[in-house]
Amino acid sequence: MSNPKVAILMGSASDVPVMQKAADVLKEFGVEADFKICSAHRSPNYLHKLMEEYSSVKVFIAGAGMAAHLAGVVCSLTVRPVIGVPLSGSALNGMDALLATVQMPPGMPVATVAIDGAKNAGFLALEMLAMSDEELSKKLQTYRKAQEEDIISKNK
Ligand code: RP5
Repeated sequence: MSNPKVAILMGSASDVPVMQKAADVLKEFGVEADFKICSAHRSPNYLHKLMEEYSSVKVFIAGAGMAAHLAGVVCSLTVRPVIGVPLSGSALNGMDALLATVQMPPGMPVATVAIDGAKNAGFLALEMLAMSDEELSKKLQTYRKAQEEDIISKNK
């Protein structure tokens, strides 16, 4: 991968099926993304190394379950925006990951989406990129219009 605009990180291979939804959205809109398994707890040195390499990345998406510290640690290593995806699958069904991801200290924001909300993490990353990309902004507007037309058509 040459110059990814988004890095999608997740704590475990078991997180891939959910986090893949973020990658799918970015691909659909033609945005280059890197997709890596990297745990804040199990592979901290690797996470630091990756973060040093991501010079082209404009937005980070980080998903983890249980004591979900990945997004927070990513946030601690960059001033670029970080979107956190709390993942279910634990005994607490993702409430643990939600609180661990969303309850960041002041000055250290993680924009947290719903439990297993990887698809919206992808869309939020697109919206951030679209602030300085008119073509992408138009694609998102077209998508929104199609969504509305789809709902209206269901009533016909
Ligand atoms: C977290 O622990 C991971 O993000 C994953 O959601 C959870 C369980 O990991 P595995 O035991 O499946 O590797 O760090």
